[in-house]
Amino acid sequence: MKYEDFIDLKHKPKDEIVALFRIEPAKGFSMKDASSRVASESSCGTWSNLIHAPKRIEKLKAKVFEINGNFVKISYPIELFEEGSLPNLLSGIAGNIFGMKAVKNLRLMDVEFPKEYLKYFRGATFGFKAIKEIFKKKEGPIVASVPKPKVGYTSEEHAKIGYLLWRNGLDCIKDDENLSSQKFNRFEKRVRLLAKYREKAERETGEVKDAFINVTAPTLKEMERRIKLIHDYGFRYFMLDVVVSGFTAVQTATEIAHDFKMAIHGHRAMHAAFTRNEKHGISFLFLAKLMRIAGIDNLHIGTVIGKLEGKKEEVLATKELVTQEEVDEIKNLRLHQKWYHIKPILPVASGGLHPGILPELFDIYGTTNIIIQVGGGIYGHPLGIEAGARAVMQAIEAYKNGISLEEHAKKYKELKVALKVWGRRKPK
Ligand code: CAP
Ligand code: MG
Repeated sequence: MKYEDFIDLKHKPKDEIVALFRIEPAKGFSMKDASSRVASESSCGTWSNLIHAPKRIEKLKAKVFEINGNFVKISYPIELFEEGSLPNLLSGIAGNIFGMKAVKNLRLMDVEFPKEYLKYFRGATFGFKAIKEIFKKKEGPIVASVPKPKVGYTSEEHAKIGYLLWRNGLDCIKDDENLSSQKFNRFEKRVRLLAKYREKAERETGEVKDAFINVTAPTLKEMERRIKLIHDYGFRYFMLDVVVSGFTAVQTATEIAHDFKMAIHGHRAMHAAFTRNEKHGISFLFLAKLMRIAGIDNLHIGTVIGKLEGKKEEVLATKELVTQEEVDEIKNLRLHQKWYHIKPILPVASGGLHPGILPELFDIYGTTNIIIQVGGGIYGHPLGIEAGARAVMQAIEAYKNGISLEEHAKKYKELKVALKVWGRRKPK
């Protein structure tokens, strides 16, 4: 088994895993040199010719079967991978290969999984269905808000903010990605007080209220303890920083979520460290696919118009990927994928949102199956948190009724003030 043995341009994959890579060979290497090395290193080969390898192992070889400019497709027999283990999958198809000297740049764009591989994953407990089954609503948007400043509030202050948001129409308060259990806002106390205020808000409004409380922790044991605590206090959701926690944590969390019948809000902090460079790393689209497979119910996927980077084409392709039963290939961007039993999940639009740009966001996303999250666009409102929350709800109401924000603002001073300070500005 040597590098050249990992190319077979006549191969037609059937029931195999197929990966789409963008490859830039390093100086002195042809496309065939570079791509065969990627196939070899990500499956069962190495730099030397493995002349003594048992014949049967050759069956586990990945094969470069299509080269199209810089885009290469490689097939992997599913036997290469442990059933139901994303960490094992990624150590292969997204492992050593990114550091190989033969590639100048390497980007894993997408991977198509066959039914036989997907059958070992359960997917989300609720996904889309959370809107009806948890929040008892006919349709979205589900509206959440993360207190700003991101960190620093005490547990009592944080929980009181939750109450102010809930009683002014929001569905959820969300922890920020860097809030877990710091001295100034310990996890246990936050959960206990949030539960107290949630019950009060639910009594007063007659609506279902919940919270995306961050269970990201130093160990899996502690993460599990935190999820259990949230569950014991009657929350239906918990939040996890899916990238920093890692794939083992994500899969552990999704198993617990199924056991407790809970849903997971997935925050993607740190993803841009490997998704942002268009030539190297892993696409966010593929990361989102992994999260749907693993069983995250809500996933941050970007806004296009907000403060964080994300090209419209990729955000839309990702939105479709996580919300449809089957998606077609988009050349050099996405592969075909059929989802079988794995539920569609809820995209979360967040980062730099405020009332003035919500119509533009809804034009892109629709309003039905979506979670929106507004932080600065509430806490920066000149009339305070409650007015900020109301302005957001007023903007949603205007959009749903086909009324312009300006027209609606004639009736509602909170919206009027929000438009005065931020207008239609796209924050950076
Ligand atoms: C938004 C946010 C979210 C980002 C994450 C923040 O706050 O809480 O973490 O949206 O990005 O800290 O930036 P604002 P993404 O509403 O104040 O902007 O959703 O793209 O993963
Ligand atoms: Mg945040």
